[in-house]
Amino acid sequence: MPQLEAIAIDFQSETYKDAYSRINAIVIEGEQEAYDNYIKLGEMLPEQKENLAGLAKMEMRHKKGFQSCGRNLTVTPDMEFGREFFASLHQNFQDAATQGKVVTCLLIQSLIIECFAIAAYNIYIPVADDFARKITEGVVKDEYLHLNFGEEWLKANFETSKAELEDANRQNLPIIWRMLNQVTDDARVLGMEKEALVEDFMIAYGEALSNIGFSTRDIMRMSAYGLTA
Ligand code: Y39
Ligand code: FE
Ligand code: FE
Ligand code: FE
Repeated sequence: MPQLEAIAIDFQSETYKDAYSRINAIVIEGEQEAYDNYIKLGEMLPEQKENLAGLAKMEMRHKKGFQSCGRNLTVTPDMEFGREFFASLHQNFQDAATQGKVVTCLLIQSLIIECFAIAAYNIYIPVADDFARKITEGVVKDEYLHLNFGEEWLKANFETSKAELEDANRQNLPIIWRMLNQVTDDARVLGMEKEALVEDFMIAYGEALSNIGFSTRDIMRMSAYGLTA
């Protein structure tokens, strides 16, 4: 059987480093926001405070790891781009937190953002430079734990969370598709195809909704929201 030809990626080309300056910034900003979000969730769920502080600590470690990936390639992350990239989700999380809507906060961080991270990191690993691959392999294991935290809490509180979850899904899932469209070109330069990202996200998100207690019919309806955004 003919072997798939490995496509050589020049990690030092200007094209690669330019795209990396934005993707690396997104990931660094995302990890920082994930840290902030788990600290905030700990205030909203006092009985889970220590558990959530542990997740926050992992996010800070992830941020440092990805900063070292940028330094290793002598890339300066475009943090302004990273902040703008997360602005809508950031705002929605803050608004929900202000209103004490813990279910919405969990959907945004522990389901949507974690599934986005899981998809992105799994697709990145095979095309990453050796240094970044080792870091990302360690990180993605933690992201499954973070997703699991959200799943478990929402599963235990499914009946009282269902309506708010549907609402939060409708408001936030289209934002993810817009974010994905914004990075499609840069992701491709790094060897990551949009179709693969969408597929992995859909699988992770659909499984999460199923584990929480949604029916297949609900999942189909919910995960199609804003796909054309
Ligand atoms: O929980 C986490 O650690 C998530 C914050 C990190 C988000 C990572 C977002 C990755 C999107 C990258 C898109 C590249 C195509
Ligand atoms: Fe913030
Ligand atoms: Fe993380
Ligand atoms: Fe995470």
